[in-house]
Amino acid sequence: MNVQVIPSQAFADQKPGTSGLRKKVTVFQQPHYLENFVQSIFDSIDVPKGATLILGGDGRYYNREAIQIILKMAAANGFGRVLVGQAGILSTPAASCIIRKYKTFGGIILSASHNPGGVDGDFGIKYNTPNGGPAPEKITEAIFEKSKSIQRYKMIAAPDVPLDVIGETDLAGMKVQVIDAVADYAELMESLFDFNAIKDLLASGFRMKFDAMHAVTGPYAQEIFIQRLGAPADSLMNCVPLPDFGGGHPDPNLTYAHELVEIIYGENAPDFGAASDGDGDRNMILGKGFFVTPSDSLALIAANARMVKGYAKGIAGVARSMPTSGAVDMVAKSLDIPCFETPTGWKFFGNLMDAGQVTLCGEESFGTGSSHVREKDGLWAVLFWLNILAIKRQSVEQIVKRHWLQFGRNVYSRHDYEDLPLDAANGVIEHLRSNFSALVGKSFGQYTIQECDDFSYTDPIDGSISTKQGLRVLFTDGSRIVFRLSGTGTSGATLRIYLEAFEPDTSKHDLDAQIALSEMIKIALQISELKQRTGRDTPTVIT
Ligand code: VG1
Ligand code: CO
Repeated sequence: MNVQVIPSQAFADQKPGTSGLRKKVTVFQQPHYLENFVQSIFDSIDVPKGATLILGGDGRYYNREAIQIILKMAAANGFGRVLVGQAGILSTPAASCIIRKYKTFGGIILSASHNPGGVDGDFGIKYNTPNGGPAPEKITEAIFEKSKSIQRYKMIAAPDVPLDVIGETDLAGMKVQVIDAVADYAELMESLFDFNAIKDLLASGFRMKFDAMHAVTGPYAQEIFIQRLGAPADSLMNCVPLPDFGGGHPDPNLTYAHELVEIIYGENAPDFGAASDGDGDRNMILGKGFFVTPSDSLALIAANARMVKGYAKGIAGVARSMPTSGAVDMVAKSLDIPCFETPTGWKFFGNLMDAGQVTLCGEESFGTGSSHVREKDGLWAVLFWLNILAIKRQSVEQIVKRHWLQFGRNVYSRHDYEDLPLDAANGVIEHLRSNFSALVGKSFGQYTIQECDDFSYTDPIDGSISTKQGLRVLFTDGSRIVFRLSGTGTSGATLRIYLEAFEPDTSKHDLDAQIALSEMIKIALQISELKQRTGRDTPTVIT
């Protein structure tokens, strides 16, 4: 084998964020940049000789080039086999499914998820461990440490491997197997959900619209909704994956999925709408003229899990990220199962799922999933909803409102301020943090601050500690405001303000969240000095 040891110089900025390393495409295109990070991954994990790796990405610009580089590096670093998604494409949940199904050593996923793609867009890379989940902080920190002092990487000299046709190629003694990732994933979905019941629903005149946002789930949606469930072809939109996502922002929320939102709030709207993100792990759920917040969606899935085939035996426990609303906590209480509160990022759910302590997990950021894989899973959530709808035969709005009637409503919203100057954003956080003691006991109209803290988490399974995971301002009536800086952005800083108030009074359940939370929004702006410090008081995105 013709292994070349290529001298290189370290980059100082290869610190993985909430979900892997994300940078502009142009940063990744610098000589040795991707190679350094990949070698740092291989140097941080003990690769048993002949191990199998899974490799694929969300199809964004630079995906193919990166895959060719990583294949040649894997061969030089002792891997025996790499399973690659056809055309280099794998959704994040499908990659997790395949790592688990074929018991491989782990995988490399190329994605910047909901960030825009294209020549001027973002690219990203992350390593998933043999359980199929994102590497925990212990490993991502080790990778970062290696990347800071790396001086060489290993690669073989060989022609590119064909990726478009299913089959096997030899790459200097390493097998490269191009696989049909859709089939394995669809099979897993069919084992969890009652496809016949959903088929009957779709045949009964119930209409759905699924928006893949020109990202990775298009082929999966085609196979599952059209081929296997018999939905008419016009149930899908934007289902051809494009390297620049058609110029859009593949983030399934009310702002960026506006094409779908207009349909679902328009005349003759379908009964059900859904969308997923760049790499297929997020989901947005809509009913006719009705938006389901991700936090409510998680609670509802938990409350109705037993009626779904794959969860009929009941769920062991639930987990949600700290900023996610407490709606699921109410369900856990009534089911008498444990509910865990973790920092933001799916990597914190892995240990709990591996230990069998939780079955369902969710984040307010449109991420929902279960222990069927170790990633959040967009299409899984859509199918879960379709299965519930097929059994209940009520509208999405009815189902959500009946849920609120039983459990109360956690009124919720997130305000994002994108692309702030780094210093100003850090200043807001520092200002709040240093003001904690002055804030406690302070009243603003009907609201009084009871407690403020900097969220930290001790993993109940391995005892690892993560600090500074978001600032919490807790009010005496149970409402709260959370401030956090994003760990996935690639330009400037994004400040996220999460607002939550509990509303037991059913007569107020029809209120728009922005109106119901208007007082809290004012308090958030006031105590953070946002306007003075950043010049902004209108969010870029409201969800
Ligand atoms: C965001 C979300 C977080 C999610 C992460 C990755 O992180 O808030 O809940 O786990 O994206 O999602 P941050 O640090 O920007 O708030 V994905 O679909 O981009 O992999
Ligand atoms: Co994603």
